[in-house]
Amino acid sequence: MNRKKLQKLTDTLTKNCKHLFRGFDKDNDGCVNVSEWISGLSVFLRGTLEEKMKYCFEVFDLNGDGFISKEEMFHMLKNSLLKQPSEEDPDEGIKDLVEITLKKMDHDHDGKLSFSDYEQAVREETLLLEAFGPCLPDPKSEMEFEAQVFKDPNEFNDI
Ligand SMILES: [Ca+2]
Ligand SMILES: [Ca+2]
Repeated sequence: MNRKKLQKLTDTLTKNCKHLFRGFDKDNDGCVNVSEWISGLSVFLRGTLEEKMKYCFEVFDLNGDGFISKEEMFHMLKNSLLKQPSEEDPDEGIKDLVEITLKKMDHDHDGKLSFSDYEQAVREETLLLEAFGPCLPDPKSEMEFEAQVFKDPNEFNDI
């Protein structure tokens, strides 16, 4: 398996999922090494809800301080919502959305989401797993990906 092919496989997953790379890059050095890639994949394809929650939370916590702040929510929602040019001030709509989401998920009312806030909310409503934008592949691209990866597992030996 050469780098080009690896890139192609990763593209299959990332086309619906722009936060993916950040979730894979555990040591934040800007590139994904093989062990990060494999462990990221196993969460994607075989992960439990718990593992997926941890993964998504890390993706959403943009600055890595252990909380999802209003600013981070705003930033992510702004990036993941489709632009609606007809709206006069789309930022206002996003701000409202942030407030509503925070109200729903912020169990200890400190104005930001800790992992335990997030976990409680997701256990009540699984859809909130990706509340701030898609960070897991949809089932279709997941299947395409598996089909390619597991076609010939020996190809992974020479990454
Ligand atoms: Ca944060
Ligand atoms: Ca909180």
